Amino acid sequence: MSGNILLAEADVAGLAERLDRAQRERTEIDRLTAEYPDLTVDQSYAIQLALIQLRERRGDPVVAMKAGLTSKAKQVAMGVHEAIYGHICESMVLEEGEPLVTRELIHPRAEPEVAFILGADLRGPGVTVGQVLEATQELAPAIEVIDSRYRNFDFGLADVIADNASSARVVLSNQRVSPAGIDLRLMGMVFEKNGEIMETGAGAAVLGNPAYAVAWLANKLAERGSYLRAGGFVMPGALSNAHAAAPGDEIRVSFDRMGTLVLRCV
Ligand code: OOG
Ligand code: MG
Repeated sequence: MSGNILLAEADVAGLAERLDRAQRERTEIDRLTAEYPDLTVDQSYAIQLALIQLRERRGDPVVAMKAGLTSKAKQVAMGVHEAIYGHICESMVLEEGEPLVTRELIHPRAEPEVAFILGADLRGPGVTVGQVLEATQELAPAIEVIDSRYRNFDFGLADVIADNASSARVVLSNQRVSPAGIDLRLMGMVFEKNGEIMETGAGAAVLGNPAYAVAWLANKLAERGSYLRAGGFVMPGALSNAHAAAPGDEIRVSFDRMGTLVLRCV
């Protein structure tokens, strides 16, 4: 099969259901490209959209968008060297202070991010860093919990896109700051687990500037007529590698000028 032959609609729906079931039943599956080696990026986004529509039909609306694999650290760790995006549904969002229930997930990992809370829509194409900063009402320290539905997080580009970019949980700090006067490239970050420093970093780790990752996402969504909505938030991608989250763990992310967010795992 040539890579640009469209996957039958039945296949798209079937693969979305396979990924959805893996998530609901917390069972790892083999990467889709083991079976469909020619799966393209476009086909994978079609599977991701079908997967999100399944969740929406169950009453779980999309509340935010994320970019992923936007830092060198993550690209090297996962062996995928391109940025991707995914959807965050309502059921994935934890309140600050709410514990992460690890048994709801397969093999969760936590990673440090800075969330952008939008006060205005961002509609590509042509969205710039300046426009992102203008549309951003507030920034917040955030932790994303990823949970690939694939065995051992073993995936290629097409696989991870179909799996909604490994999205599982996200938590934002209630401490918010305006981006005015902050050089996001230089914003220092410390990521700790159980009191041990796991990672350090700066905003520039994310595509040179996390605001650039938000612009990239807005422009990417424009290709399918979609956009980033006012009132929602955006996760621009982890500054560093992710770390396993197990019961009893305390994950802590601190950002210069923004404060600290703690996630307890049970
Ligand atoms: C894919 C999701 C990547 C990020 O922030 O880079 C991501 C994965 O690592 O499983 O969310
Ligand atoms: Mg992430």
